[in-house]
Amino acid sequence: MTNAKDILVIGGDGFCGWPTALHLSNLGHNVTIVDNLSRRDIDAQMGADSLTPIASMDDRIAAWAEQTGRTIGFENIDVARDYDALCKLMLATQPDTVIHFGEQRAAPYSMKGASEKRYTVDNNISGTHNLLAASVELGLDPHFVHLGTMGVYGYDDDGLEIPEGYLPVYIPADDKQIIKRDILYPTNPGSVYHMTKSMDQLLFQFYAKNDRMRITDLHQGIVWGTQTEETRLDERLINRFDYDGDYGTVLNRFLMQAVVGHPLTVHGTGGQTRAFIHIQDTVKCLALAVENPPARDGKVAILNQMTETHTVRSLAKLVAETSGAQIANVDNPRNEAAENDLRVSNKTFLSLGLKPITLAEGLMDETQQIAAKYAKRCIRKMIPCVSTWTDNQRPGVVPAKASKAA
Ligand code: NAD
Ligand code: USQ
Repeated sequence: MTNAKDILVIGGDGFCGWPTALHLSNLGHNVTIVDNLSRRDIDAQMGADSLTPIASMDDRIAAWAEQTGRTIGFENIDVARDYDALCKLMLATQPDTVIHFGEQRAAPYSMKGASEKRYTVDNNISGTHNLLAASVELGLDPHFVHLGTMGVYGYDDDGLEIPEGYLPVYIPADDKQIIKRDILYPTNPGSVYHMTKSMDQLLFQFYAKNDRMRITDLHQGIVWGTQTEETRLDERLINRFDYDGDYGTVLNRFLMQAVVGHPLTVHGTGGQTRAFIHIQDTVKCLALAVENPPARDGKVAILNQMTETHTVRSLAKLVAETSGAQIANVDNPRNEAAENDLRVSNKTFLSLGLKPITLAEGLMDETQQIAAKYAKRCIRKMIPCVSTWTDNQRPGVVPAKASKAA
């Protein structure tokens, strides 16, 4: 490959990071994964596990070398806490691109209690800032690609197509002239996790302006599916499949619930509209982002990384129709709008050549086949969503203020 880049994939042991590392390696880039394996530790603490049996990092990398002859490096570093080790690695690798997947990414986990809220904020904000600060301090000039989320925009149905990161505003100045400004689309996060992604945006705005860093922030929708062209090559390369109440995301949960004979857990009416993308398209978008760094113009490039929108109830209906599963409308543990509309612009990736994979294209079957193959690994008690958004929703808990007043 003529344009091979040296790429650090932070969080490269995770659901999106692992298949991305393989895809970029397959394209001929020199990939080093950085991960502190905290996601595996959280599973162990919760008593949960990926539905698919994910191999150790050593076995994953060995299997990849066996299948393709390509080498992927691995460093076990906590980017939020081990700044010196991070700097040493960055100096040694001099990356052209740093892709940052390495954050605590579950909204329900981030809302479990003070300890999880604090961990999510400390981990996500410090990790992001350490990577930016190290790039500047070491005089490196990587293109920084961050995985953000559609959730920073919120789901309040603003009555417009959500633009790619910036909102044009027209302000009457003191002299009555109308000034136009492109401001960051006002954030409206729905969980502590989503709040950290909103805060990340300000770090990027500052480093792009002050240090002229080239930063791409990918506002990604909910990722579904499991396998990609590369992870299918060998069972030891299989991707993780989260289904538990904290880390499992809605469509993958419904697909596996249907397989294990669990009613589909629709929160409330299921009128929540969300943006989705298949994992195969995630890795393609990352390759496109790597190939197309933004200009060094002081402005963060923000791209909406999603391919279609659906309501939760329409997904449940689709899965129920094809599988015969029952639908259960359960109390919504979250504090979110019961019904919302959502229209999103994804014009940049389409213009770069992305051909979206949609639900209609049969990959739901593949995901269900994977779920069926490993259904015996399902820990049924981990399926319900037990993390609630507000204290007074927690069964048996009297809010502190109320008990003081009583
Ligand atoms: P994941 O939890 O499977 O992977 C994250 C990885 O980062 C894990 O392997 C974890 O061990 C690692 N990590 C976390 N903190 C770290 C630290 N301090 N130092 C080093 N490694 C650390 O999550 P994912 O689903 O692969 O998501 C990756 C990114 O994409 C996240 O930032 C997430 O917010 C974003 N995203 C994910 C989805 C989705 O549906 N999965 C959707 C939109 C955006
Ligand atoms: N939901 C159900 N039933 C379930 C699980 C979820 O009805 O069993 C509902 C939720 O209440 C919510 C919607 O489905 O309305 C989506 O929930 P989710 O868990 O699939 O997704 P979310 O919490 O938004 O988070 C996921 C990823 C996160 C990423 C985000 C992208 O975990 O990392 O940032 O998707 S987005 O939603 O576009 O912000």
